[in-house]
Amino acid sequence: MSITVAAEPSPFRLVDGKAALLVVDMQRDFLLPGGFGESLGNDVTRLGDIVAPLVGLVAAARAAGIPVIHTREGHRPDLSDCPPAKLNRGVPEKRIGDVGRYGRILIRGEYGHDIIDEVAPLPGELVIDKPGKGAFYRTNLEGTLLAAGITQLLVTGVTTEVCVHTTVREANDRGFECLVVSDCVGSYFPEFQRVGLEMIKAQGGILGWVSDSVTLAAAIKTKTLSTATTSALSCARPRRFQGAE
Ligand code: C5J
Repeated sequence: MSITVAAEPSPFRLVDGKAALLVVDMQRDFLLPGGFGESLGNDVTRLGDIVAPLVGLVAAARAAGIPVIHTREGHRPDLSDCPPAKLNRGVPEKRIGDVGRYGRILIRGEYGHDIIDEVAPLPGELVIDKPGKGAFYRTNLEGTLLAAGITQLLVTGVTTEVCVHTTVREANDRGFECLVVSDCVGSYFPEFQRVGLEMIKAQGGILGWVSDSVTLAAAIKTKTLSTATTSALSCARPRRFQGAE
């Protein structure tokens, strides 16, 4: 069974049991006022705009039995998984590992590293901890998806042009079909948001498809999807993938 979702550049065929909702890096460090994102000079309200539609889409996915997978960008407390090329960029007094308003910036276990309350993972939902921008780099995501039979990703989160784009590109190269949800991905920069979405769907969908949360949620509500993949991707407590090495 499949559902046709209105999308650009062409309708997206969402296949029962093959799709997961991927929520990329909805972390306090990126979204909250006074956090890491804002300390870099960014207007975090732009990211806040996606929270309400994302809450609705996450609820619709859960109700339809579509597994929800969360990612978090961050590093070990000793920074051994953070290359100097990444560490030495940004504002000198607010770098990864420095103490910020919400704890050590982008360090696993810190308050700021965790996901905002509004879209917090439910027990049993996967949380992928990633040291890079892409969700596939040095994580178990690919193997986990393959083992569960997932071939389609409904992609949401922040930021559109960085971690969302990197993840979509990684997924596309690995053969996953990506539907990016336009009002559930956010950028600090309006121009990057616009162009980032254009780049996904250009050239006949060179990286994937673009739709919006109202269209997608309405489509998935029309069917009761199989819970097979939910079961395959669920466990009693959240599983946290800390990277492959
Ligand atoms: C960034 C992200 N922008 N999640 N991370 O550094 O997009």
